[in-house]
Amino acid sequence: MSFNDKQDHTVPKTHPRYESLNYRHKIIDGMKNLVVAEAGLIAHGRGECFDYILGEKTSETAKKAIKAAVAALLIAKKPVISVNGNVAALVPNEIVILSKTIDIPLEINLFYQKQGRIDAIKHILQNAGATKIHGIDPNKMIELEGLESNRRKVELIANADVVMVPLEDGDRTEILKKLDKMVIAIDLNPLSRTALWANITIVDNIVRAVPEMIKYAKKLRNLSNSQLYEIVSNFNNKQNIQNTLDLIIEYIEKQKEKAFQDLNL
Ligand code: PTJ
Repeated sequence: MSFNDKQDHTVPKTHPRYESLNYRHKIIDGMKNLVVAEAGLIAHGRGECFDYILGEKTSETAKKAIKAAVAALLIAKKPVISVNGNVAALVPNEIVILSKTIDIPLEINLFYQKQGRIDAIKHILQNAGATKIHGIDPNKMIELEGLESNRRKVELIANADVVMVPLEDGDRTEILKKLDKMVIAIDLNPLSRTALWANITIVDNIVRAVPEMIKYAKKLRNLSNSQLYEIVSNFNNKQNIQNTLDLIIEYIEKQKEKAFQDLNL
């Protein structure tokens, strides 16, 4: 028996960090099944770190961005949700429910190309009930000019007006913006290039943000287009990111004393 066979990923439900460890193991299993890139483990760890200093909860600023993002997706003419390995491993069911609630196609778009990854992600999405999955057939793909990474290969994203990019790298966000697309990012790092370049930045963990988006989609889909426009135009991304940074500072200030008190130290 190899060392790997002996590994047991069962996390006791009583563990104080049960949920966080469970998501870690989803990422690890995803890597073993080709869904997640090796670098996806590191990206997840970076995300965990930011989540920690956000108090591991969806902030009011994140909710504002979520509301604006859902409104923008509802009025978009050609919206697309970009799906990478981490997204498929962490929230396969939720991303499919969101895409069905607002009727938005999913497009697999990977930074790290590896034989079998697209198929592995396609299967995960299909098992979750997805019917509209793009980014699979090389004959339908075109390349975004000015981008060298593998993310340049796109299908529907090429002609989309609104693109949602959870856990994205900054280069493509910048190019999508330069191509006049509205970019909605989900990124726990409020200072990442993606977060700063995007039109609407949801600074939250994707595992909480997508379920919250589904709730908002069900609420907002009955509004008129002009009401939805108003929500989008009243949203100020720069201000919202600055408010999020203030929340992080406040949280750390509070924790300076409280963390020790909680442990009776
Ligand atoms: O599957 P692939 O090949 O497309 O690769 C996906 C990764 C994520 C590996 C790739 O896009 C990458 O390297 O991304 P970066 O440049 O590390 O950026 C990922 C961003 O997502 C970072 O700013 C992280 O803080 C953030 N992040 C990580 N986990 C989460 C997250 N944001 C929201 N929710 C998370 N769970």
